[in-house]
Amino acid sequence: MICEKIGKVVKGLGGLYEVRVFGSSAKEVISCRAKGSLHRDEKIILVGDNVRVTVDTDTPDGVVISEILPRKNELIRPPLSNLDYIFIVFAVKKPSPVLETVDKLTAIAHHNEIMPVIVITKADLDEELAREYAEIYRKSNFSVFVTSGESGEGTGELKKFIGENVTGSKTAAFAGASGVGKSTLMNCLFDTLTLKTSEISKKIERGRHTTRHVEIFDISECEDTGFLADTPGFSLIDFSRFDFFGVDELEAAFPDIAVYKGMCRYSDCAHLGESAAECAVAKALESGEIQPTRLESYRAIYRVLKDKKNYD
Ligand SMILES: Nc1nc2c(ncn2[C@@H]2O[C@H](COP(=O)(O)OP(=O)(O)OP(=O)(O)O)[C@@H](O)[C@H]2O)c(=O)[nH]1
Ligand SMILES: [Mg+2]
Ligand SMILES: [Zn+2]
Repeated sequence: MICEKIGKVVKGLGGLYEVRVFGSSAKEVISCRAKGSLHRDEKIILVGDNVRVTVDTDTPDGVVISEILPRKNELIRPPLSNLDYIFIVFAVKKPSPVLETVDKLTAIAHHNEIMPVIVITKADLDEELAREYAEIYRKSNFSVFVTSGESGEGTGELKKFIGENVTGSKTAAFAGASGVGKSTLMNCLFDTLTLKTSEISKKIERGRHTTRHVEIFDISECEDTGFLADTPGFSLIDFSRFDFFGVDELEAAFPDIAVYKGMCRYSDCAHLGESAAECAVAKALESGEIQPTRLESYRAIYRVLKDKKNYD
């Protein structure tokens, strides 16, 4: 007998996948491999993929992923598909944030039509610095949460946001540098989770890559809540190359800068340092409508993408 089920890949390790079946009230999870033809077509299954699982009870090993359903989006880092929200996590210190990397992630999110949400962790280590970072992103129109996985500060608000927004089959991920406290925060938010965490290196004040693979967790306290992924933290080297999209697409990926589109003296203005008389973005920086670190990130990323275009 053959039957088919539709579900979401919540884990994938060594060619073995776990698929959470949609609409199953018993929260059925199927362990299976991919059908050979998917390999032949070089289709790589990502965690987050919605898939068709074919169950053939007449053959041994008859349970396979037979089809990857169309993706809404896919990311290289973290390797996930069909995201609706990405919680971009950084710590006030230990490790200190690199805002250019945070802003690269916001740009990648916007480009892929994923809603970025800023989550500042370890606020217990420096409350004032936490508020300063929060201001930068609130003024740039992001949803921002100031939290501590240690004291529990801010976790109630974040949990409420997740409960209200990551609903149904919606999928979200926690992403950020290693050691910022993603897994600790998820454990603090959902007491059913027991994710592994570990201290950052004292010497270099960086994380130890404790989380090793992407996995989506069941956060449902009632029937119909969404999917939430923990991801391995990246190192800065991972993001030193930034070639996810073209320079022409960068402005749109910074909505706080894109609102000034067409308002500069020259229609091809790239806002790279022209005077405030000529450039509406420079003017907005002067009047405090654009945050300096956001414009710095935009300009730094612009230069990288432009060079890339020249070398291709
Ligand atoms: N003071 C303080 N320490 C924290 C907080 N959150 C996490 N930590 C500590 O930071 C260290 C790293 O936490 P993890 O949760 O493992 O970090 P991660 O982001 O999941 O790291 P990777 O899995 O490597 O990406 C642990 O020693 C935690 O105890 C916090 O809010 N305040
Ligand atoms: Mg982790
Ligand atoms: Zn301009």
